[in-house]
Amino acid sequence: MFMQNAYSSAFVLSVTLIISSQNFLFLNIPVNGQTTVSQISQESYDKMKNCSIDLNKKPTSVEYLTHFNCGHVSKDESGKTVRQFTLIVEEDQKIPITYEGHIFEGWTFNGTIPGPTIRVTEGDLVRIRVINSNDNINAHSFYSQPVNFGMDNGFTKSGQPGGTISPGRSFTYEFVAQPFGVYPYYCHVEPLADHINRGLYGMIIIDPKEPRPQMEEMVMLLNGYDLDLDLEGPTKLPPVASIEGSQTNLPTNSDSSNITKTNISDMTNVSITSNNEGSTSEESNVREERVNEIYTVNGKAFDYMMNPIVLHTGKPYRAYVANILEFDAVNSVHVHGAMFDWYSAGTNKTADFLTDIVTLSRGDRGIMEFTYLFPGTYMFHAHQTLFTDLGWMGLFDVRGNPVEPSRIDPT
Ligand SMILES: [Cu+2]
Repeated sequence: MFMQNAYSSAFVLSVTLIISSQNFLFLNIPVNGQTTVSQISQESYDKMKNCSIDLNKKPTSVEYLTHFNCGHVSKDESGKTVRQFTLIVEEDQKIPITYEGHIFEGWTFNGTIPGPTIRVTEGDLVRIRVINSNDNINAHSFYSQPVNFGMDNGFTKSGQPGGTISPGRSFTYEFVAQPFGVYPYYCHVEPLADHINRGLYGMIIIDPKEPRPQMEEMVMLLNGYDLDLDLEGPTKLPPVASIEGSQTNLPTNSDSSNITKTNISDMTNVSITSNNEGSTSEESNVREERVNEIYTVNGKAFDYMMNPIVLHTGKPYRAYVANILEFDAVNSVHVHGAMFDWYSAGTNKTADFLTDIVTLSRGDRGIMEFTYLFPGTYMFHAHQTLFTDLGWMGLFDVRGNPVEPSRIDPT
C-alpha cells in the first residue's frame, strides 16, 4: 500500500511541481577530470568544491543541498592553509520544518537546522570560533571526531576540557584536519539527547589532498524532530529502588525450580506475566521513551518532493551522507532507478560495495556515487515506512536522453 501511494505521489508531484523544479539551483561544478594535488592550487580546489562565496548566507533546506562553507581562507607563516569559521549558537529559534506549518523550537548553529556544512582539505589548520549568544541560558560546545583528534583527547591547548562555552562567551577550537572523510558535528553538552536533538548539529567534510574524481556534489543530512520536548526520557540510570522493585517481581530461586519443569513456551509466559504485573506507574515514567514525530533529509519534511533535485542522465553524482537521528536505532537511504557505490565514512577512495540501500546507525556516514541512465522521476527515501510517511522522502528529476552503460563517463 505504501509503495502504491508513494509512486502515485511521486508521479503527481513530478507533473504538478515541474515548474518549481525549474528554479532549483543546478549543480554547476566544472568537470575537468581528475587532478592531483601537485597540479592544483587551493583556490582551484575550492572552486571545484563549489565553496560558497557568501559565508553569512542562511541557506534554505533546498539550498542546503549544495551549500558548502569552506571558511575564510588565509596562509600561516609556513604556507599552510588556514580556514576560519564562526558559528553562533542561538536558542529558542522558530524553525519551519514542514510545508504544513510545523514550527520547531530549535537551537541552532548560525540559524539553520542542520548547521552549515563545513568543508576543509586534509592538512588544513582549522579554527572554528563558537559564540554562545548572550541571550542563551545553557552552556554549549562543538564536537566532532577530527576536533577531538586534533585537540589532544578533547583538551584544548589552554587546557579547557571540550571547550564548553557559557552564555555570552566564545571559544575557538583549533585542529589540523585529518583524516579525510565525512563527519557529523554536534554540541557535546549534557544531556546530549536534548542538546543534539534541539538542532545543534551539522556535517564536516575533509577532502583528501588529492581530489576525488570530480563530480557534481550534494549533502544529505538525515535528522528527526521530537516535537514533544516535555516528554523527557531517561537520561541517567534509574533509582536503585526501582531496579530492586522490579527484581522482586522476577521469579525467585524457588520459582525457578518450578520453571525448570515447564517447557520453553511456559517460561516465556512466566517472564512476560512477571514484567507486566510487576511494573508500577513509577517504572513506567522511568521507561517513557522519547520519539520523533517528523523525519527529514536536510531539515524540512518532504522538501525534495516539493522541489525535486534536477539531475542529468550519464553524469556522475556524489552525495555526502550523515545520520544524526536520535531516539531511533537506525536510519537508511534507498534510491530508485540506480545503484550507488558506497564509501563508509568517506575515509577510503575505494568503494565498499554497490547497492541501492544503506543502513546507518546514529553518527554513521559515508559517500554515495551514482549515475542515472534513463530520464524519469525517481524517489529516494528512508527504507523505514514510518520515516518516509513522516517526511524523509524526496525525488530526483532526471533529465536527458537515455545513456548506454558503456558510455558513462567514469569521472
Ligand atoms: Cu548544547
